[in-house]
Amino acid sequence: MAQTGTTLTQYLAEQSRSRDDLGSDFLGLMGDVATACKRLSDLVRRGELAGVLGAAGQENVQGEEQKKLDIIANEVFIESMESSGHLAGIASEEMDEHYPIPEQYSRGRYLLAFDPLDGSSNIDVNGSTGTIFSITRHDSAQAPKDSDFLQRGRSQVCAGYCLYSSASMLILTIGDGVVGFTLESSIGEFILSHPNMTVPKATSEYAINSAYTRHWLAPEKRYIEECNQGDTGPRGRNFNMRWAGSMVGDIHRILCRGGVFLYPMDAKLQAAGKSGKLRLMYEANPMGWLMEQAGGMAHTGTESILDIEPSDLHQRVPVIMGSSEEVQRVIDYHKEA
Ligand code: AHM
Ligand code: MG
Repeated sequence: MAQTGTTLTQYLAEQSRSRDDLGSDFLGLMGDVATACKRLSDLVRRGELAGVLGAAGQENVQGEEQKKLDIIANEVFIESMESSGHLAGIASEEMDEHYPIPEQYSRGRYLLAFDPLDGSSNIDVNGSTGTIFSITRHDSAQAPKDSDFLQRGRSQVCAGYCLYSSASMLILTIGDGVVGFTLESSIGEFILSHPNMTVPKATSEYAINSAYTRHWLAPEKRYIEECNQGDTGPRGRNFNMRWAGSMVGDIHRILCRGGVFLYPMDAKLQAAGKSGKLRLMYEANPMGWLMEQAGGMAHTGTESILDIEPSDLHQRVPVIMGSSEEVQRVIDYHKEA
């Protein structure tokens, strides 16, 4: 196991020595990801003083109101990554189609899909936010098409997020467990602080937006009702609830101490013709791989998230992930329903 105190650069260089599939271009790419996260962390930390709070006065392709920082975060990432020659294309929650690497720069063999600022409703109240990213390969010298991004979650090369909270942390997996780095701002380096993040099988903590109780479908309704009955109900123990309003914040807590996160399909989403709320390519897939690598599970209720064959860059999916005993229980309730 890597030693706490090593830098992100040292950790990745060490991994790359024993992995033929992770060469210098991958190390360069991850250096760019880290730079973008540090730039964003600085902006988030300065908040109103950096003039980044508030609404942008426009909507993204998915009809969601954009915050100023959604747009800035998207630009910061593109600026930090487009010219280094590691990427062939970038897909983002904030862009309808993917962004091709401009002609004047050389084109690399990786694709980046990302949510520039997840939980952006938290920005103006100084709550936790984050950037979620998913890296896949592009084994062609040709410019990628949108369809080249549509790879199953199991094809990811690297997945992770940067959490902007009381400390900024970069959490990632390259398929060898989950590691966490804390930004040491005095030297501008991500330092390994959480060398082996694991999710316990059992938990007594769930995360769901309970304002949607009336819209829930039978399996989730049954699951949450049983949790809420506590030690007088069928579960025989008391449960606790947390909801950060930012998937990054909720998933980070689960990677630290266990829990189950649910943003399931519900009647309101169905009526709106939506297949879920959270997006597969840059939310559910990267978080799902982190969960599995940490020993947890990631599911829709009917299929494993990482096995979904994607059909659209902005595809939405139901999400149930975290401690395996609880995720399995919700899956069982789906089977019984
Ligand atoms: P965003 O990427 O536009 O910020 O939306 C995703 C967020 C998640 O971070 C969070 O879990 C969820 O939306 C909260 O949704 P709701 O406001 O319906 O509870
Ligand atoms: Mg998001």
